[in-house]
Amino acid sequence: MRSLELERLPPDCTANDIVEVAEKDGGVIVEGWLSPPLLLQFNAEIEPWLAQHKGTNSGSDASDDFLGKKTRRIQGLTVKAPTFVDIMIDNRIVGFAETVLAPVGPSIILNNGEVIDIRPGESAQPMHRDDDAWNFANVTNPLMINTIAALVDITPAMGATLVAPGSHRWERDRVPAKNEIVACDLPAGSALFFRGDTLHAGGANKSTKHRRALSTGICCGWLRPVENSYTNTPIEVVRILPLRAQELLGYALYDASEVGGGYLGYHDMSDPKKLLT
Ligand SMILES: O=C(O)CCC(=O)C(=O)O
Repeated sequence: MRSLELERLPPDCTANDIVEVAEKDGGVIVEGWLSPPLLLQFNAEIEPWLAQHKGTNSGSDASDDFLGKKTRRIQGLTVKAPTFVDIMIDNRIVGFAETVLAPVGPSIILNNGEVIDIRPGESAQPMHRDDDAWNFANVTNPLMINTIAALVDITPAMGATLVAPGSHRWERDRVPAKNEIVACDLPAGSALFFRGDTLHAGGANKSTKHRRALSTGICCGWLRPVENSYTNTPIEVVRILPLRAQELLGYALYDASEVGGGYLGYHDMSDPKKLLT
């Protein structure tokens, strides 16, 4: 019988290593993905935003239930926590996304950069697949990849991410039994990398500590992302970012003409990149 523990890769692993294990198990843990100085800086940047957070209020009760009424989430990280830019363009996350999503399109875009601070007393989310955000898309390949990086040491009691290893290969309606789900305990800086077709959920926080993590997701370039990066990131900020970050935030014309598709994301019938020069 296969072990239910997700495989753990060392800090110097490559995007190909991640792709290979995720192909087999649906997800994989990368130890020490975020270095201690980067982690320190990112945590300092988000602290004031968490302190002034007013609670979950997305405008929909069902959405608030899913996001977690005792959970604080922060988007717009490029502006609020500029260290996020280095995380978003890290070779491993981009390489993982490009390889997994290559069969469904020629380019990728940021789906979300989201701090998820699960507070004590929060209940577990339902197990879900991130790909189901686009349930009308009738494709079998994953449409996105996601990462959950630990910003503090995360234990199962604090609401560690729950994953059903191998569920990317299951029939869509199969419900995982309790013994098919693992809680990913993660030391600060380590991260869970997983495909959009893998069942997972934020866990219940039964501890007295905050479960603080960063979700960075990337989807294929023709989708409407979960986070609206255009409204969350003023163009003056985008102008001074590295090219890769600008592209991930949507400042590139989507061009699938070589594979029989079309063009998406024009600005005034031109490449939005031109706005940045
Ligand atoms: O916070 C987590 O561990 C997972 C969150 C998640 O899956 C979601 O919000 O869709």
